[in-house]
Amino acid sequence: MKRYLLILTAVVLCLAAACNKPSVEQEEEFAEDYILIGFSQLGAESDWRSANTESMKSTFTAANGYELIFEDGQQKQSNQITAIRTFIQQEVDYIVLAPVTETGWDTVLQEAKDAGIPVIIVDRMVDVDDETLFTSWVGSNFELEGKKVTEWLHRYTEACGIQPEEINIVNIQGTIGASAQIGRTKALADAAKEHGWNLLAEMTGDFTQAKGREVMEYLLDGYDNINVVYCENDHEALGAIEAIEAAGKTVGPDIANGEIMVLAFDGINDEAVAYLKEGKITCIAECNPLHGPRVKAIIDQLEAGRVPGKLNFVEEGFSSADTTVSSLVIDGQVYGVTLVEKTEPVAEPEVPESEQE
Ligand code: GYE
Repeated sequence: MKRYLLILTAVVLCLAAACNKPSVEQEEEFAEDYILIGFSQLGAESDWRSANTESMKSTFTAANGYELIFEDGQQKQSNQITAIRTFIQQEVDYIVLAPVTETGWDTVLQEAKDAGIPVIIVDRMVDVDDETLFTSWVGSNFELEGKKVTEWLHRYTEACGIQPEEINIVNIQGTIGASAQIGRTKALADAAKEHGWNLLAEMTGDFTQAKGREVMEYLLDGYDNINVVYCENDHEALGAIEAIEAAGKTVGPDIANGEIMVLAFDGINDEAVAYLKEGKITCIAECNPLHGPRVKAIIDQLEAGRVPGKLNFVEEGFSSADTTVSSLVIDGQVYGVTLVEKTEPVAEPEVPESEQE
């Protein structure tokens, strides 16, 4: 009897499921309402990148009418190229690419174009011979970010009476060949030349804390006169600070009295923002990662049959806890300096004598 009841229940459940199941036509109709997006993200090297990924994922949700295929390239262009080829096979409606470096995309983007799939580039740029290989780009003006930092340094040192030849800078660069590295590095090299600063060395820290620390340790060994460290993202700044403090030196803006000034980009990592308030990082040029809604706006325009702008730059701020410089003038345009409220460093808790080793 028990067995009989079980079989009966199973039959009833199956019938009920069959009744609820949409027909093939219904399923197709349902799927047609969705916009299918293939997103090739370059990796997960920083908090900036995680925030960027999260912004894309929370924008292109099923509830918003999208299906998102997400592929992490793990810092390798070859992985990203494979992802794009897979998206083409999957006949996605749009390909979104956050490229690891600028060059090397011509062939695969031509394949996407031949398949009639629009490509939207986000964050870093692509350097292609034929600009029609992508539909639109949205991201930051990386060189302008760099110019804000160097203009701040110029005005600050002038205000403090520090001579250009006394300024000894090292640059911990981002991933070589990435637009963020190219623009930020160029801004520093140009400013050093223009003002007569000593640019002692440039080495990549790959946008990571571990590499930032390693590179800074190496640079401190090689140069005993470094007084400014230009770090091309938050994480490198944290790594550089670890190395400077481990070498028994002090970070801060008072370079006339032996401090080493740390300059950074992004302003996303919590610890970096706390260090900005404490003055351990002297200033940060904001780099905004929240591109999901911006990419969506481009897709909305395309869906409506309109032509989106080709290059879409995001406006960004600049912050410091130091009050010396209140605004920056770059190429005739004025940019404000956001003064962050200064906080005292959190004191290390004292270990009671009984617990000391
Ligand atoms: O500054 C860095 C990230 O391309 C703007 O990449 C981005 C950079 C960002 O890893 O933290």
